[in-house]
Amino acid sequence: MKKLLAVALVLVFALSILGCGGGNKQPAAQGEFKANMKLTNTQTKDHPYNLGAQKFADLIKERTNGRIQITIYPDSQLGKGEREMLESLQQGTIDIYVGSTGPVGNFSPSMNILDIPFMFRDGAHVDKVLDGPIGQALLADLGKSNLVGLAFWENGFRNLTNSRQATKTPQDAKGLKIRVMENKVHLLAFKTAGLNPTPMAWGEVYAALQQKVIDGQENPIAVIHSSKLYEVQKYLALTGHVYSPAPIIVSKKTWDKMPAADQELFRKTALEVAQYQRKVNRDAEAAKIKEMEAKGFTVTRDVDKAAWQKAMQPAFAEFAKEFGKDKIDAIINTK
Ligand code: EAX
Repeated sequence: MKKLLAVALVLVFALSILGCGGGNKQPAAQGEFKANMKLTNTQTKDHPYNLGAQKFADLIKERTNGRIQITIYPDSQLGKGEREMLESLQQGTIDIYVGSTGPVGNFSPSMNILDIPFMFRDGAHVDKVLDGPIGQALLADLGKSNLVGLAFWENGFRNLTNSRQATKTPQDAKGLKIRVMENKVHLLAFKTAGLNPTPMAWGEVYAALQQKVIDGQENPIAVIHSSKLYEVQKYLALTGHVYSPAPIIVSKKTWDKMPAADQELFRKTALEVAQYQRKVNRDAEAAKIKEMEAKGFTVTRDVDKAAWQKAMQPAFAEFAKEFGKDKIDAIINTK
């Protein structure tokens, strides 16, 4: 009897150490919480994602007196594409993601509304929508998928590149086999415009272009530049056909371990860095276009955007059914 009691006591003591009591892991008290977190994305160290990520990591380290350290894994080191990285976030094997909304819709369908073509006029319009109630509601929705959206950083307005010919109009691009993100809105929009889109993880795109498995792809200037796509593509058309936000998202498994004050600090710092990161991205675009032109790109600046918009318009009926015309108009009409 005494022996049994002793064993039971040891067991209770061990369980309290391991914190397995009933699975309800209480977040550690603020002073005690220490963590080494992994932040990942698909882009190179010098891409605005990682300029923002480094600033975020430095500020969090400083503001927690080194209790929370964030290591950045750029260049698809922790997953060949963004969808895979988001799955790892849900499993808790990665703590923080910075990346486009492209594949996020596979986890949180409401987010796909932001990827509808030709909804945003310019950066100021983007900021109003994303930093306003519409954007905040979409970030909050991520909670249903074990993801915690902190803020919207920026990928940018997407542009079409290819190896065959200049694409001023959708007619010029008819039948082009292009890579798109794993996103059904993009797939439908380009199919409707007469192109031949195929979804692919970012980590596979450069090789597929080089081997001419695909003719082209579409991305913001910073991605095209940091991935040196002028080495495997000839034409860049400044279509600006879709604005691509880049939310910074934390794994719910990580989040639930953090004390409330650290959670608040993460939100505040992510919002602060958003302004810096968007500005860095926008200010560098014109120079990057010039640099890539000098390195061989034929750049089409006078793209017939109205023709592209018209060519994608038939897909809007489908988008209105999926997201509600009122919600789409609310974004388009935001002043
Ligand atoms: O987020 O996959 C894409 O085309 C994205 O724009 C890229 O990974 C950056």
